[in-house]
Amino acid sequence: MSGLLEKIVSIQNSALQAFNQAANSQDLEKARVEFLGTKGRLTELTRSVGTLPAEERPQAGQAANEALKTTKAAHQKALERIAETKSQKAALDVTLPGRRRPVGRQHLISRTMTEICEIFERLGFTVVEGPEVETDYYNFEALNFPADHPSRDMQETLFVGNKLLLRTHTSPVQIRTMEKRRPPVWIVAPGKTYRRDDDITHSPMFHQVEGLVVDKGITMADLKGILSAFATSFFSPDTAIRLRPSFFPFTEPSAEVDIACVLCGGRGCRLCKGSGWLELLGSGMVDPALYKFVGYDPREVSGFAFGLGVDRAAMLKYGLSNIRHLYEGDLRFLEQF
Ligand code: FA5
Repeated sequence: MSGLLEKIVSIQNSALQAFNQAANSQDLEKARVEFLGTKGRLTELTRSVGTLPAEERPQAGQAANEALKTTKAAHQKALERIAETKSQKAALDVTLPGRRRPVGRQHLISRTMTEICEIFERLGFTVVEGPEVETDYYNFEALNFPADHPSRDMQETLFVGNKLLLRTHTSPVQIRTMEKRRPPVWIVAPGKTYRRDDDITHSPMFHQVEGLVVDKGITMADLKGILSAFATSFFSPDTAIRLRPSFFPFTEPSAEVDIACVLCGGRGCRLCKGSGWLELLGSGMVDPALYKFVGYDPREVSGFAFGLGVDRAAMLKYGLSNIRHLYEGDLRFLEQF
């Protein structure tokens, strides 16, 4: 009996030694099969306990089970040690190629906005900014929208408090600029704008670039000349524009500006619905009523203003079919630009 117990201890010790010394998974597996496999030394010894006389079985059985438990635990530990060495080795493998970090880029809207502003800067404009949360006064009243006038309905307004709203256009920057500066004024004001709109060409948050010129002797010819110079620079050198009568409370006369269809060049196609023209922006001569709000003398100066949809401009330039592509953050779309 004591011979068997000694044998158990000795096999267990040999197993522990073999597991500790195993330098790799193959060595360890060999050792496992030798001691713990179905025909392993410790397995057979444990099995042989059944052949002992009944009075010796409990003690021998307990010793064999403990040896099995200790040996299996040592095997598990050796497995973990080898796995860890493997991963450390992998971490130190200087021959592996490096992992490339994805390189970001400006969003198409930011790029378009910058491009638009740069064109106007080359034409003599400076860039100014205004707040996105506006007062009723700057967004409507000082732009000649009387309270309760139906012209306010055109701008699906998102209010954030009493007389406080998310600006529906960048035109409030016209008033803020004229309050601070004396003519001559040549500014563009890029920024975010908000309306309760949502379809394939309208987004609740979108972008505009406002333009304002107030100077001596400014006429509608200047408006058309500047916008034509912009269109040929932004789209292509032969892009034609046309002015179509319209209405804005803060310009008189007012005009929608269209560009010749970017797809068919004006012959008429599905994109321009056969008309040959695509709507680009709203514009007009500054209504002298505005000068009263900012203390300019309409007998001395005149001016024009325009409001350009940046998202619309990007859609036209790059042939985008749905404005939502710009805001879904899908890299497969964004990486094309
Ligand atoms: C205005 O917002 C005027 N403030 C423009 C203006 C400025 C006129 C100065 C005269 C003088 P309108 O509502 O048409 O006008 O909008 C101008 C442009 O913004 C549109 O041509 C369109 O390109 C774009 N736009 C309007 N609503 C949305 C929207 N929900 N999503 C994307 N673009 C929009």
